[in-house]
Amino acid sequence: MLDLFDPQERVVIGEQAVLMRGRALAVDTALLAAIDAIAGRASFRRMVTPGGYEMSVAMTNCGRVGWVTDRTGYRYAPHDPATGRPWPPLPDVFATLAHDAATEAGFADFFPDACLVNCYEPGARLSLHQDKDEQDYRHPVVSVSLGLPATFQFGGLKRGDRPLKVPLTHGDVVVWGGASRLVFHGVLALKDGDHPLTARRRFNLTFRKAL
Ligand code: MD6
Ligand code: FE
Repeated sequence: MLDLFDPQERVVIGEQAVLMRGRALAVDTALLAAIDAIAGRASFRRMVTPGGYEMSVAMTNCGRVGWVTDRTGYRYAPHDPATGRPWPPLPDVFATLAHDAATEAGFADFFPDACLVNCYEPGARLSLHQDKDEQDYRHPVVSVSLGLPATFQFGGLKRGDRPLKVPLTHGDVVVWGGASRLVFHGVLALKDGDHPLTARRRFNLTFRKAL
């Protein structure tokens, strides 16, 4: 049967960095239900940076280890510091999506052990940073956007490199690694809006092989 719908639009945003528009749409409600379940066991919280600033993005984690920050630094930790309990396990729908998207982007054998779950409310932002707390930079990072749209900044290997502005909307998946693995990136302040599935929020899942 002729199928005119092309849900798999790919946009190359850098060397070995690809945006797969709508790649997560088929499982969006399953992803959001899983986020709800995770947050029920490990609440979203605004963590403090080593510099003493409270982040505007609220975070939680699932997987064998979770990304945390406090006054002593950034690290991956097997337990939620708020409760002392292990992070909730990676749901199958998360693991499958991350693995399959990475494979389609040219990164075989990606089995993430960490998923950072970010919750943005209007005004929340993430300043330019590199993801460099992982042990092996040969593994890519897979990022899934849900809910309100945001502007993603995709820069270069130097903080001063002028970033590309990439709109990320509900269901988008970004995979990057290799030559782009240590690129500076960030998210501009979230604009207010009302999304049918998430109301006034944006969620982002970032999958990594940390250990
Ligand atoms: C976000 N994402 O989109 C934040 N990091 O909310 C990230 O910081 C990120 O999307 C590494 C790779 C992909 C990302
Ligand atoms: Fe990042």
